[in-house]
Order: sequence, then structure tokens, then C-alpha cells
Amino acid sequence: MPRRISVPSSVVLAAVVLALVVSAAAFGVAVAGGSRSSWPGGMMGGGNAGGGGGMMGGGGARGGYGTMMGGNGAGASAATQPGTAGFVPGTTAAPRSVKIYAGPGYSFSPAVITVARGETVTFVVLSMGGLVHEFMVGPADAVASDLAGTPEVADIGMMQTKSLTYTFDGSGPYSYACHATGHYEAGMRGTITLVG
Ligand SMILES: [Cu+2]
Repeated sequence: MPRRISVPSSVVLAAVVLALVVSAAAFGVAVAGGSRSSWPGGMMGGGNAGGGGGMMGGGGARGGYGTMMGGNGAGASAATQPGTAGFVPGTTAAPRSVKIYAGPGYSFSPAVITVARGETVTFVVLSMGGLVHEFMVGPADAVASDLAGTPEVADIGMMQTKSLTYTFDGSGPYSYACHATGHYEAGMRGTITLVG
């Protein structure tokens, strides 16, 4: 009967919306906290860069996204981008931290990352939205074909973070992708621009 069906379903819908709002807000806080206390960029930054990132992250999911982009472009350990004066490349002892959003949907943000030839980068991948993602990085042909043995972190669930460290000591080209079923085909991939 319509009445008995419509009332419970609207309650369920409200609960789902509430859960999404709450989790999005919690994620924003987590990003802000992480950039200050545990992520290398925040730790090494101190001062103005670290504080700025934290303030931007406090605004919830959208604020957190701003923090991510700021972290890549103007974060403490990446005050300058590869190929520009003053850039300090990551090493195996002190990898450069690069943050990436997986999702929402079948996309990575950013979709293009610049890396200095030979440097070591720790990719910190956060999954947004309700899909479970993977993150694979390496030579472009291996990534495109999902070649066994190519470095990868898998099962990155909603609001989860997983890290993967990779050294770009080959000739390239390099790329990254998600090979959860159907995701790569839907366009979930990114390009590494090698400089230096
Ligand atoms: Cu995916």
C-alpha cells in the first residue's frame, strides 16, 4: 500500500542524506588534521603554509579539496613545482608527498601530475564517494594493460586513504590508473609529466 511504502522510504532517504553530510564534514576535518599532524607536507611546512592548509580544510568537503590542490601547488614540501627554480625533488629517504583524490565518480583529481625525473614520490590517495577504487602507477604501457607486478594499492573504500611510494628512475612515459572493474574504461586514469 502506498502509505506504508512511502513513509519508510522517505525516512531511509533522509538518513542516507544525513549520513552523507556528516561523513563529508568529518572528511573535511580529517584532511585538515592530517595536513598538520601526519602528512609530510604539513609537518615540514610549519609556519604559514601549514596553517593556511589547515584553515582551508576546515570548511568541509569543498574546503578539503581546496587544501588538496593547495598542497600540491603551494604546500610546504612542494613550495615550487618540478622544473621550477628552488624545487626540491623527493628522495627514497624523504619522498615528496603528492595527494590525489580518487572520485567522486570515475576520475582522479588532479588528472595530471608533474614529477622530476628520478625523484621518489609518495602518492596519498583518498577515495571520495561511494565507489571502491584502486591506484596503480608506473610505466604507461604497464598501467594501461593492468600488467601484473605494476605497483598498486587496491580496495580503497569510501573516505579511506592509502599510500604508494614510487621512484621515477626510468625513461617514461608514466601514468596512473584505477583498474577496479570498469573504472579505467570509464576514464579513471591520469598522466605523469616528467621534467628535468
Ligand atoms: Cu576507481
